Amino acid sequence: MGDYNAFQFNDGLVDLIGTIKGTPTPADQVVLASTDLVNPDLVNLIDGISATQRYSFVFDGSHQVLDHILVNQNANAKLSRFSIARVDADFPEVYRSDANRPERISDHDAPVAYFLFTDVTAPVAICKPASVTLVNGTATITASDINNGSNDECSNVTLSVSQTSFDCTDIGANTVTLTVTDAAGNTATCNATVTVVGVVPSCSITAVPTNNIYTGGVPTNIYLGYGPQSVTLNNTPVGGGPFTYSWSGSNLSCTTCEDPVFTPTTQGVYNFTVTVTNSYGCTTTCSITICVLDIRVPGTNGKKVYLCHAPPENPANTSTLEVSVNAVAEHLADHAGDKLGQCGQDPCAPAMIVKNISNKLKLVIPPSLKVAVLPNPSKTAFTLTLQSESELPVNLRILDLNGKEISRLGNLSANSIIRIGDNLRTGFYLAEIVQGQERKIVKLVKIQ
Ligand SMILES: [Ca+2]
Ligand SMILES: [Ca+2]
Ligand SMILES: [Ca+2]
Repeated sequence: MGDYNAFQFNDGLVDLIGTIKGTPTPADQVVLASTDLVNPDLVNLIDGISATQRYSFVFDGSHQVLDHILVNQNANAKLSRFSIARVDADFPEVYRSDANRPERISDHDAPVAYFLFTDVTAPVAICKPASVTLVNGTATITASDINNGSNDECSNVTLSVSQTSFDCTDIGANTVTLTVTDAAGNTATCNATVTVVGVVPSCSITAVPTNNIYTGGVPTNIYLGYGPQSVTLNNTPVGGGPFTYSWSGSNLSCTTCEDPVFTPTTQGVYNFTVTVTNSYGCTTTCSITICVLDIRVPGTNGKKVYLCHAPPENPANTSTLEVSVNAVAEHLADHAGDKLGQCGQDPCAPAMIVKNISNKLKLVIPPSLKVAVLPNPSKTAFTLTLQSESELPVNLRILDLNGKEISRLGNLSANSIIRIGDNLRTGFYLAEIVQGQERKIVKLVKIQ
């Protein structure tokens, strides 16, 4: 670039611009010749504009170019505009000494070239890990939490992140992507591990009758008129305490306590569900069903209750008795087959087993304990086949028809085959099989 004081073509004496461009005029056409000194050749930007605009100097009324900008091919590729600034050559010489006129500060016009450089280089994305703790069940991050100095060589960068909000389902390590964008729209990404700190609680509920009077029923059964008349729903929460509780269901002593007491007044099937929330705001739910049977004999002012009596000598021949409350304990103790309530009247179907698969999904499994006995009657032993969807252990008792315990086996596998009764004498026996809240009675007949 500059005031070369030379034309863009050979003047016959010397081809100055041609030599600088790398295209010197052949030696037989010029007095002072040069070899080709420049490769690759340069471009004179004056050659790219219209002929009428190719002047930067006026000599005695003759327009000519003495000022040039020469560029290589790379710069020429970035050229956006070339022009001659018309501030001098066209104005009278008298302006040069006029302090009030900006024109004619020189007798040459200045060539001006504009080059446009575009950023095509991606920025550099640099991530760092982050850790957040759940509060009220949620936690958030911003892009800057996982940015570790991402940058671009040309411009500032903007940051975005693939996930900003986390909840109880995100506890543990999460891979999050940081996207870095420069001013020209070039992007780069990196991955960061965001550790979400929290615990999803679990819970379980057991029914604890408020006294130990024997009813022959399971803890989730209440017999209005005899035995415990209320039951504590003993909730056991685990994980991330302290906890808060929200119970649904009727006739509870409290709905925001851990272990409410249920006191029914009428017969029915009562479902209770507790939502347990821990200190991270994560929740779980547990449920229990309590079955209430009204066995009071009407008109006896609570003094008599129904009892289904199974005679020891013929347990299949049951009959409903109206028994004084005072005599119930003796009946139940002496006759293994006796049950509270009228014959054929059970508190309700055995309780459903609710398995907590996760805090969002519950699987309800119907009662499932199945017991098969072969052979029966038997001359030797009895083979009991136990099948259950539940994994709870099974307890087994063998009773004689007077309810006297002859033997017991505890903690049997839920799905197993058991041989019993080798040593039993000839006669009738009862096998009581209990798993969780399920109870089965099977009559065994030993023959000679
Ligand atoms: Ca050349
Ligand atoms: Ca860039
Ligand atoms: Ca408890």
